[in-house]
Amino acid sequence: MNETMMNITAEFTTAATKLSQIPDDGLPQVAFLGRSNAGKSSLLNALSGKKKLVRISSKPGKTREINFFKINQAFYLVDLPGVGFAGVDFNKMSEMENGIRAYVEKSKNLRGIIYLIDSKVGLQPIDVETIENVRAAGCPILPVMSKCDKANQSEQAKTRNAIQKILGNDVKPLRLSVLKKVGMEEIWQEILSTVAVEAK
Ligand SMILES: Nc1nc2c(ncn2[C@@H]2O[C@H](COP(=O)(O)OP(=O)(O)OP(=O)(O)O)[C@@H](O)[C@H]2O)c(=O)[nH]1
Ligand SMILES: [Mg+2]
Repeated sequence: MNETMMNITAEFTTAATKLSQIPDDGLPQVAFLGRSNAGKSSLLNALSGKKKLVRISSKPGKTREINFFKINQAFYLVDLPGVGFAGVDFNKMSEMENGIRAYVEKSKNLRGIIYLIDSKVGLQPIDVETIENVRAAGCPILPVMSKCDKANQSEQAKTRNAIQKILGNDVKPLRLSVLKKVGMEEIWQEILSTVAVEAK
């Protein structure tokens, strides 16, 4: 881990269940999305260097609100509820009307979505549907193959091919293992370049 990552300050600010609660201070936002249990909250903890910043669980459906974490006083990382469990999909979220869609379509400060796909489980129909919705909303998307420590080479190749089939062969999904500390620096660099992009 390099020096820039070691100096991260992360502060939990908001658990939003209504659009009106979403921070509107002009700071850019990058959100983590993916199926429930894909490892979104674990990635946030690992990036922040704080094991207990976000609650994680081996049971899917842990994150129920849209959680905002202010990073280095400069931007937000946003932990979204996982899709495909507990009645959550792009259009529904138990506590928020119109669910994740409302956030993705309405947030002026959202610059990009990091989409986690469990390397071993692979791309599921709900992933395809969610990714298509994010693209239709005009939001840039970076696919990440999470928990790559659990998947062998052929499983990883299968997941990569499925992702490229929908996003194109030029897209190179990043490999991530929070457990083995693979891919964290690359994701951090992607986040930094995404938040540096001018507002849409
Ligand atoms: N082997 C392995 N397990 C991981 C890795 N990252 C996360 N996990 C485990 O996967 C489970 C789910 O992690 P979470 O971070 O809670 O997943 P989430 O995507 O936030 O889940 P929801 O909040 O339900 O959407 C936990 O048991 C984690 O310890 C990884 O890189 N490798
Ligand atoms: Mg979570």
